[in-house]
Amino acid sequence: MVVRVPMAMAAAVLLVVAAVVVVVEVAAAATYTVGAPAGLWDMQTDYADWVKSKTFHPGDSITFTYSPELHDVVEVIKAGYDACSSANNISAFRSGNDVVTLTAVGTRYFLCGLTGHCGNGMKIRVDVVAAKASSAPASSSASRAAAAGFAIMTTVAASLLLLQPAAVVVS
Ligand SMILES: *[C@@H]1O[C@H](CO)[C@@H](O)[C@H](O)[C@H]1NC(C)=O
Ligand SMILES: [Cu+2]
Repeated sequence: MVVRVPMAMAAAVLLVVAAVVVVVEVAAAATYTVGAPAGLWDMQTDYADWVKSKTFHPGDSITFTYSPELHDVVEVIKAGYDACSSANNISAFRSGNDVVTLTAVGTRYFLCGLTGHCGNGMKIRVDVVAAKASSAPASSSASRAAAAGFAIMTTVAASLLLLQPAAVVVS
C-alpha cells in the first residue's frame, strides 16, 4: 500500500504527538486533600494509614483543609515530628486551606502545633519518591510508555517522509 503524505501534514502529526506527550506528563502531577475522603486535617484521621495507599511524586501537592480556629499546620524536621515540637519549624500555615507542593524527592513532616494535638496523632509524614522508581499504577506507566513509543515511531515515519516526500510504502 502506497500513501502520499504532504510534509505539512507530517509536521502537524509531529506537533500533535508532542502535545499529547506533554499533556500526559502534566496530568501526572496529583493534588491530595490530607485525610480525604474519610477525614480532613483533624484529630480523628490516622495519617499513617492515609498515606499508605498513596505514592507521592515531585510536583504533587497536598492541601490541609481545617478550621483555623481549631488547628494549624507546622512543617518540621524529623526531630520535631518525633518529639511533637514545632519550636524549630521550617514553616507554619494557618489559612485553613494550605497547599504544600512536594517539590523534591525526600520526606516531609507536618504536625498541628496546638497543644496536645500532635500527641493525639495529628501529624503526618509524607515520603516523596521519584516517578520512575515508584510503584505507579501499571496503566499509567503503560500509557506513558505507549505515548513515548508512538512519538518515536511517528518521528521515524515523518523523517522517512521528509527524505522521500513522493511516496512511502506503509505495509
Ligand atoms: C516556628 O518557629 C519560629 C522560630 O523559628 C517560632 O517563632 C514560631 O512560633 C514557630 N511557629 C509555630 C507555629 O510553632
Ligand atoms: Cu490541631
